[in-house]
Amino acid sequence: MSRCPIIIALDWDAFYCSVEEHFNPELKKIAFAVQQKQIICTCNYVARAQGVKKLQRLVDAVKQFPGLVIVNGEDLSRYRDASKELWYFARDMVWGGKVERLGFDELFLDVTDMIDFNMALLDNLHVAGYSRNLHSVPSFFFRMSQEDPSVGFSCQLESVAGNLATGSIPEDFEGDNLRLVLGSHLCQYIRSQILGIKGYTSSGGVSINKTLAKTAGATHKPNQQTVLFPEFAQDFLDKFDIGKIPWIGHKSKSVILDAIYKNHDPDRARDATVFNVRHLANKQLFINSLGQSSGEKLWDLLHGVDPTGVQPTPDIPTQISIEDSFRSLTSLIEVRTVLRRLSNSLLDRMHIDLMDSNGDWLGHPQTARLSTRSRSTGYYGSRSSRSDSLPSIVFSSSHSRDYILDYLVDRCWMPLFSKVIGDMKAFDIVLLNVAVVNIEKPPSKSSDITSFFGKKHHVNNDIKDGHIEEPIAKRGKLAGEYAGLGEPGFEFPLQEDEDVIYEECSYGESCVVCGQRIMSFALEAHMRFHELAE
Ligand code: DCP
Ligand code: MG
Ligand code: MG
Repeated sequence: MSRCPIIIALDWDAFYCSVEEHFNPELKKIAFAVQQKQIICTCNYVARAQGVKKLQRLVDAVKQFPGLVIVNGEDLSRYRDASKELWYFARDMVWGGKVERLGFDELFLDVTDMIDFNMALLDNLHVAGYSRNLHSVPSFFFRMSQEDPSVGFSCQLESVAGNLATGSIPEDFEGDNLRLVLGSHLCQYIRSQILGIKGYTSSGGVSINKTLAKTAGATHKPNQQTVLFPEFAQDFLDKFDIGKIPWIGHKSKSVILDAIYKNHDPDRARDATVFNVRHLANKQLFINSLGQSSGEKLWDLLHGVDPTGVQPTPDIPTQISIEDSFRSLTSLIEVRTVLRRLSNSLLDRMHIDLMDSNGDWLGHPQTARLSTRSRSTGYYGSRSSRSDSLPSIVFSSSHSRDYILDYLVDRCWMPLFSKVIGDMKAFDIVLLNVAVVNIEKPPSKSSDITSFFGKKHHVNNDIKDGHIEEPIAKRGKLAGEYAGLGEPGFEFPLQEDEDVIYEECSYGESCVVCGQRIMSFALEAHMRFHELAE
């Protein structure tokens, strides 16, 4: 009999606020919000109880809630560090480390192996004479270690831990349903360990795939969890707006609605519930409007089918990219200024993500990639990218930060920018993204770093003569110049294509006006703030 995966989705509650509270516990008692540029990117639950909303414009929030305390959250380094710490901590509890990170504050845990091992123990109990009627199994010891039978926790299996997404506990309390019940207790245990040892509350979802677990987990917050049994999945999903289903972006939603409603009564055009869309459309319509792969994928998602599985996140990212959005950049001087600022942030990120606490590099990116978006292609248009080898000076500890930045901008980014704009006489750029990709393990300590990079991109002699002996700050010690990065940490693995279509990146878009990274489904609402402001 094939068994379905058991997936837990975790999302830290009011994450940036929780990190701030961690460093300043006084904040726990008061209503406060974290500000990035002109937006409140999040607020704690004390503030939410008073009506403050995530992604509210700062000016509105301050006017409406004069007592609201505002904390500047433009330096992302503390959030990034806390996110990593929590990820490692959770991962240590999951067999095989099957944990995928989504952004800074979400994790997917594939606990199938742990559940199956414990199911086998339950079966043994059954064989030993216990009835499968779980009322007669007073307490079950869930083992967290295959080797050590004393490591684990006790739980009462006759009930689900946490909330039910919808419906009641299934009649058939065996097989996959029972495995989900075990999953709910495991989720409860993992969350309680994270809270007890690390001090962070989370909201959890337990189901048979990532989409269902994530969607369920978002229904009871904060510090709660929700279980969704497969037989109720369709009923549960049917009530949501399709834009609320993870991975269905703003643009996909509007393409689908356009396709559906062009032949229907416009009065119904507002009804974008999963139920309605499923009944008014069919798979072919999705494929015709979104293409074979996306069409099938999104149609399946609306039916609770998500075969993507948990992809364990590697310790070292596959790429690091930093970007910002603008109303308009039309001169090379402006472009250079922005590229220098982004490069500074990129170097900070490389030090945080790719350097260990001794200052040794854990990974060496080989390639620099510059991507831009022009006003002509619109807010959601495609990007143009160009790549070249990354100058090895970025790994230098003997040149000053200023020296490295100037080198990087003038020898790498600006030439790439010229290639991107080609023969264009004038340009109008709304987005710039600088990335380092092709991150490889560095050579062993004994080998010479310059020989490793020498064949790819020589450091010019004039640079070697760089005179300022100022070591680059070590990991975590850098002053973050993160203002305007507008990204909560997750980088969707963009293709190395020259033209990258970004809209289908399910994990967020940078707002072109304020630079905030907004999840695709929130972008429309977010843009309305700006429209109203203008
Ligand atoms: N974030 C951001 N910009 C956005 C969305 C989020 O900077 N457009 C940041 C701030 C959040 C963090 O990412 O703290 C996680 O996002 P969530 O949507 O999970 O929001 P919170 O964790 O703050 O709140 P919740 O308790 O609703 O999960
Ligand atoms: Mg959260
Ligand atoms: Mg989140």
